[in-house]
Amino acid sequence: MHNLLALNWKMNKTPTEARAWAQELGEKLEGGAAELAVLAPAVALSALAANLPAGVAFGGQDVSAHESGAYTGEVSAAMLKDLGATYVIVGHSERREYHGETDAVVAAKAKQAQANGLIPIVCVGEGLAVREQGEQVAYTLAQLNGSLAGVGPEVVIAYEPVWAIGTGKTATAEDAEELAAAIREALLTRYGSDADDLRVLYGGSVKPDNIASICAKPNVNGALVGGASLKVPDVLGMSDAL
Ligand code: G2H
Repeated sequence: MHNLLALNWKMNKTPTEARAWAQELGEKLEGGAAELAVLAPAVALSALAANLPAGVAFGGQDVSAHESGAYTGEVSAAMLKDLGATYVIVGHSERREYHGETDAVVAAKAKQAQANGLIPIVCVGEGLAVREQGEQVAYTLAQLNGSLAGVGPEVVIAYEPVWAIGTGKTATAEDAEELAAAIREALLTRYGSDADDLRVLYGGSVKPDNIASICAKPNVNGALVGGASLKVPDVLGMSDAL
């Protein structure tokens, strides 16, 4: 199973900037062992589809829980799939915090993604107060269970401790492994042998100089990267380190 380097641009890059980024990646990418996926704003996905080098996947950062219809401003899973998307992030902590997404909403979005042939990257992770109480495993597994209600095994899980997101504070490789192992065990219980090749990513201030130690852990199968995904040289540095 290849590591997955999933690049979460968040609300950055216009379609013009996305095209230039994809072309730069195409000029400089020399292969590598990791699978790359660019998770971009919906309006930039066409530019990516037309300009990313072969073998680099792309997808959305969010998707509607509904199939189609009167949901102004939403993007459906069928629309992402039609563009050629492979993945979509659901339940990122920024969606949970700023848009009130509950575990039930996250599960509905993940199901909608799967029903349309997309692989949801389901994000879970605890905040600082939970971490300080030492409750990170119980909290994160409860969130995982709620977010996977009715969701099938074709899924990627990203463990992203909220206190380490965009803060420069990175969980240690041991912190990441503790939760990745607990998540994998929960997935094996939930999905049985269907979970054997299921990927668990770590996210939270990952960059070229810390990705190797984190992803060397046996239960960590790649990273979901925000800030360090915006510049092609950083992406190449991370890809080379995997
Ligand atoms: C966590 C991560 C990407 P960053 O949100 O999902 O962002 O690498 O900037 O902490």
